Amino acid sequence: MKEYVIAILGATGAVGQRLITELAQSKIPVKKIKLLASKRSAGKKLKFKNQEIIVEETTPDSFNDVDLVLSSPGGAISKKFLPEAVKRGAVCVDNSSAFRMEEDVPLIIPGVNDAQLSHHHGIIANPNCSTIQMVAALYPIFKRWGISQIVVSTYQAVSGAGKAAWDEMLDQAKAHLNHQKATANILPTATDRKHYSLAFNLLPQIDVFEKDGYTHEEWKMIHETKKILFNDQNSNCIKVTATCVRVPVEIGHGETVYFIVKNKTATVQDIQEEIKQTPGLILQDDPQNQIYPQPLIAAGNRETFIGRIRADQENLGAFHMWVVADNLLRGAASNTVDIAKCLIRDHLVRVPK
Ligand code: NAP
Ligand code: 3JN
Repeated sequence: MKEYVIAILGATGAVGQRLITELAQSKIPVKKIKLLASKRSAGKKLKFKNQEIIVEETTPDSFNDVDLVLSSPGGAISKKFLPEAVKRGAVCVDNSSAFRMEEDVPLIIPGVNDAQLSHHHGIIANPNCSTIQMVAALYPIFKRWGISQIVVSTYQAVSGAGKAAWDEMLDQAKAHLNHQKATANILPTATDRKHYSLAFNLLPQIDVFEKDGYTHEEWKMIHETKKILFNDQNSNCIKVTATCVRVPVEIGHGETVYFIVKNKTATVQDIQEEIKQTPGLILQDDPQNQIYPQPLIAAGNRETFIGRIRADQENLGAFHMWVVADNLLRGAASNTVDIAKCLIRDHLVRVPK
């Protein structure tokens, strides 16, 4: 059996740490692992399967002899290094939005559209975490009845904004409880001008604002969904809109999803049955016994949890549901490692000439 030299780029980050454990727990045969980060982390020791690995500063030559790169250093660094890795023959699965909308870059959720992997040119993109859990939950419904419209509101955990933002929220919470002034330098988004406390608060801004009043996170959810379902980021085969909100939860994004099916024969019971039969989805939908998905329970799991499925009382064929998943696992590391497994299964760990 072939064994692979695998590099994890961004290994010290919130997603990178989980890429290490997801890879270690997978059956992917690893010949050698390289843990790459910035100069700041060079020399730091991290564990892979009880083996101590020294983190290296990333340079283009870090990718010499690497077969597969699992990447999460952020868009700018991905843009700088992944073309260098591909030049050296490595296939890269990237967590950032840097390449998601490029035509020759497949945007993949295994189990939904992994057939698209065969078109890769060296880089494969992992969708945004909020897109992944929503599309994974809707896909069996889309396949059976068709979907004409989606309206989603997200309740996104702070860990999605990175380690520094996560620490900032915990410090704000401590300050608040000690009746001290909470400081904010990162949230809602490091690159914008104003910063607000997230602890004991809600921030209806994730990423920067576009000119049309939507945030870039909302833009990503809309166009990524269209690309995954119709292979066209501007498809008018489906209407999608999103409102994204940061909530003071550590791990686990929640989403209320309103959707309209094309074939109006669908019932709540049929939808529950489809979800129960889909690998990777867990139905937690028993209101009489107060059973519904929650971030604290979903955290640490790879599955997508679905509940509160109900028919809209005004519109025939419209339904509501509540979807929760661990954003760092289902929304990032575990989806990335699942893409790597599909690449290996389909003999696609090679850069086409
Ligand atoms: P993070 O905790 O801030 O980690 C960033 C990682 O990138 C660290 O390992 C950091 O290394 C490394 N890095 C920074 N500058 C670098 C450089 N010049 N060269 C090499 N490595 C460098 O962030 P995170 O939460 O893990 O997220 C990282 C990225 O993953 C995000 O920016 C986003 O693109 C993507 N992401 C995607 C999803 C999704 O929805 N699929 C969810 C979350 C994140 P040091 O420790 O040395 O600084
Ligand atoms: O905020 C969240 O909950 C998810 C964040 C994802 C993210 C954070 C920083 C940069 C992304 C992403 O994956 O879309 C990016 C990016 O644009 O690469």
